[in-house]
Amino acid sequence: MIDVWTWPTPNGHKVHIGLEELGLAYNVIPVNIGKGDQFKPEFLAITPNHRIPAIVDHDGPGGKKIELFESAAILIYLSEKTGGKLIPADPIGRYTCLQWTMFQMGGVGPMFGQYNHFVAYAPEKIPYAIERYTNEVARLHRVLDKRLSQAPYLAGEEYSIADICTFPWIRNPDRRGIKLADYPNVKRWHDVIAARPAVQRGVEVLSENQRRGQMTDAEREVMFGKTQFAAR
Ligand SMILES: N[C@@H](CCC(=O)N[C@@H](CS)C(=O)NCC(=O)O)C(=O)O
Repeated sequence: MIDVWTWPTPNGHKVHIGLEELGLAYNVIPVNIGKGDQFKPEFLAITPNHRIPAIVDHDGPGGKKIELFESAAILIYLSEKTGGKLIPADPIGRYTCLQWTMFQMGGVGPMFGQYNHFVAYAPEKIPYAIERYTNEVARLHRVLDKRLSQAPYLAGEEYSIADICTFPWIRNPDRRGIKLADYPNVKRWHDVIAARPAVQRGVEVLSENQRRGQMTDAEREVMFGKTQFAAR
């Protein structure tokens, strides 16, 4: 059984979707990141970075337990555990898949996250930061749109972990001031992925805890204040 320490955010959803697509049994351990569960000793023992998602596979390589954090590393692991599903087998497809997976991890995730921070959460509205991340979010959508004008999926012909990593950051586009109609290839890809039953199950995991409305002062303190930056 695989324990998944998680919360219903885009990075959490990647792993929920991957597990659902691969048909692996898993046990959800909620980590309420607004309440500060990510700083509890039992979670810090798995990830010093105190960010969800993380997994513990009690039946890892050689039958030994393995603990992993970083969503893409987890997806690569889960793919290899199941004989390479969700990563193309041919070398060009494989490296293309890893390339777009890293593009998501190094570009889409961090940049969209900064957009959310400066537009939705920062107590001060800083025009320079808002403009920078608004432009960056649009630019990254253009890059994805160009790629998806060449191939049905990010890695090429096959649906892969690159799509699984990226999809949760593209759904709910209005949260980033994006109209998918402006990116027709991204929209076509989004709609195909959103229709997959495993994806629909994955985004439902812990959905009853999804943020609705403004962040409270207590949550703000946990996420952006002294609790977040205390030395551990
Ligand atoms: N690169 C990491 C990012 C993980 C991440 O940023 N997780 C967020 C939720 S989406 C989190 O746990 N935030 C808790 C916090 O900021 O204290 C991954 O892909 O797993």
